[in-house]
Amino acid sequence: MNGAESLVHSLLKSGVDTCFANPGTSEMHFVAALDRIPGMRCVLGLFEGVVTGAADGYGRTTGKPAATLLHCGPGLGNGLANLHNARRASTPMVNIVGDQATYHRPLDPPLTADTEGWARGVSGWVRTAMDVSTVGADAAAAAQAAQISPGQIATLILPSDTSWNEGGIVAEALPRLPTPLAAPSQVDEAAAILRRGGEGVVLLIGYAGLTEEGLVLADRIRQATGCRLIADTSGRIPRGQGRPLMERVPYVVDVAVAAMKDTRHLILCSAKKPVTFFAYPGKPQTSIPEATEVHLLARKEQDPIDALARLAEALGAPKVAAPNNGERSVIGTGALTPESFATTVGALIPEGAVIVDESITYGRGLGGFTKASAPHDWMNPSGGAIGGGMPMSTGAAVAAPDRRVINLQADGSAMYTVQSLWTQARERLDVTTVILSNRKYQILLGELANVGANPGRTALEMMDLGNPDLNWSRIAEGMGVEGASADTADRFADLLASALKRKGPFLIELLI
Ligand SMILES: Cc1ncc(C[n+]2csc(CCOP(=O)(O)OP(=O)(O)O)c2C)c(N)n1
Repeated sequence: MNGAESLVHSLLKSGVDTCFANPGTSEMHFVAALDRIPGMRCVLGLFEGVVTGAADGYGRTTGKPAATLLHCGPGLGNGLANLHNARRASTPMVNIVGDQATYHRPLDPPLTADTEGWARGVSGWVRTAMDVSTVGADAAAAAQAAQISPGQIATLILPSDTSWNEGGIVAEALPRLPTPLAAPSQVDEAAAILRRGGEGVVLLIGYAGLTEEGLVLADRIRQATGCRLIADTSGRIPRGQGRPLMERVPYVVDVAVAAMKDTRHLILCSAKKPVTFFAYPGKPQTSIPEATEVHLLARKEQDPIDALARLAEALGAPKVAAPNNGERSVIGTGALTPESFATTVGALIPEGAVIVDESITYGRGLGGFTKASAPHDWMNPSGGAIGGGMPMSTGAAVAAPDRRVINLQADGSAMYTVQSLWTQARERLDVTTVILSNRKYQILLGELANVGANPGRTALEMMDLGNPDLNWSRIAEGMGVEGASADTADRFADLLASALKRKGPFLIELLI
């Protein structure tokens, strides 16, 4: 058995059975091993940002890691932005990065780079395999590391001789490391605050706490005390009819400051104190008032569900019925506007859908219009690096073939990783992509004013995607995905309703 074979066998033993790949020479033994070992689904992405973003979407959907297969430092480098997004969402993931053979590396061949260094910035665990006999054990250690609560990126760098040499040894899965629990004093402190009443108290919950169970516990605490519930920028959040509603801290600084101005106590559950995306001249860096007292119910690595359960119990918060979030929104008519777009999406979301939202400016109204939609999961690229939406949709569809994925996708962000469409076509994935084609970097026009810069012609040209206009139906068609465009709400509703019923990918361009 060679090292590559021991790697594939060991990944499978650790439950890693899906690999998003963009291989090169140093990964040839890995891909060759796949033909001899059944059980690993390997999905080709035509750019590493697609590969890493797909692994992010897969990890968020299943809660378990996919592997990526990347080629040397430059391949890893191409995938870094979506690894950054995945790191921000605490997505479990195992990167396998093929690299120069140990004895060839000293000659400094062209693809040699500081692969470990580049990996370290996005990974919680990094190792370079040193010998064929330990590659299997390295793979098991990587899979274990990826699943340390709440999830992290583990990167295993594989010099090509450790892959092709004979002498590989398969490693059994290592045990899941226990998730630490919040100390009694953390729960007591939060309970003491909430017993005085929930007015002015915000319970801010982050990724691992945003499960159905976590939301139900949080809702009990809200109903017993009257506190506010806010979701930290989410990895994945269950939404729709019957699911407790969570607020979000708004993106725009002044709006965020106004929304949070009455906060006297902030209780953090697997979340960080909110900061603004950027500093702006003369504006605050956090939306939370300076005098707010901050309390830590659960640190990020502690079990947030256990902490919420103990808090609910300490407060004697009774069980509550699933909330009624009101009437489902209706299909929009007439002109395309953010409202007619959002109400149509809200009306048509099918049960169990995964919504990947990289709608940037046009989607700001979606929250309200989708709160009573059929139950679904919602994901946003978490680290602010645009270009996550299309790959995440691809990975989510690989992870959940029985669920519909709807990608609400701003056009500028779409162009970063547009090759995702080809993978969707090749794998016949049920992804419905809605391109919000405003032909601008709209958000940056607002940012220009926010930072107090003076827009001239050159600056404005840097935010304009016209000249030439992107033709989305033809881009999609060129990658094997059927597409159509809409310039009215009625046409959008017709296209979306039929796209959601068909097998395989479809792209709708909204001319907004
Ligand atoms: C990787 C990365 N590159 C660049 C940026 C800067 N950036 C933020 S938003 C944006 C444009 C977004 O435009 P689009 O996706 O079309 O959405 P719109 O603002 O038009 O709604 C850019 C370039 C970023 N956040 N991440």
